[in-house]
Amino acid sequence: MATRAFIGLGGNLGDVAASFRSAAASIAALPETHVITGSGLYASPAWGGVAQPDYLNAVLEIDTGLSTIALLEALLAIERAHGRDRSAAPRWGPRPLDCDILLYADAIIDSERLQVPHPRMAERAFVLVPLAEIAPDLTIPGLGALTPLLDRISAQPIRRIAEGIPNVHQPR
Ligand code: A4P
Ligand code: MG
Repeated sequence: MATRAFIGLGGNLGDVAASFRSAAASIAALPETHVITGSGLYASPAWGGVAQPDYLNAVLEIDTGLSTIALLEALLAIERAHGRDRSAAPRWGPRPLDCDILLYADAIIDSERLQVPHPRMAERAFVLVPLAEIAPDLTIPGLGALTPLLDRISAQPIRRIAEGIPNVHQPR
């Protein structure tokens, strides 16, 4: 059975918008997976205290028959295919493409390899703002409704700079 999931895309090296388009196409090509919609592209200063270029972020809504671990492994492979080299980069440092599982239906997962909902999503405008664009009525397991969470991060600077990732829709 298909599960509704939300994927956070981020990056600040190279042509990030092109990486997002290509990552969305790769996600759409995964087995038993359909991309339902994508948010616009948002620009924001880097979060996390490492001096680095501004980030672009977006969120994809998907339906998938993949398990959480199969989806995580597929996303890590897509990151690697877009030039991500974890061994060379500091945590929270610059990267061409980051693909995080934000939500997987109403699952709460806390294993060594995977935490869902993404543990820091409630503190991050670059996650909540694009998520709210495509799913304003969402309730986040363990955290509640999106709207009050958005109020808490409203001071963080973020700009919508482009329309949604084109060509993510696909026939079922
Ligand atoms: N992992 C656990 N849970 C998840 C999940 N829900 N989704 C594990 C994906 N991966 C998950 O990931 C390390 C490991 O986390 C994975 O192998 C997986 O087993 P990573 O992507 O190498 O780690 P990271 O990205 O360096 O660390 P972290 O904490 O995930 O970084 P973030 O939180 O993604 O931060 N500023 C702005 N404005 N926009 C950004 O997108 N991103 C970062 C990176 C820093 N500052 C930013 C942004
Ligand atoms: Mg990550």
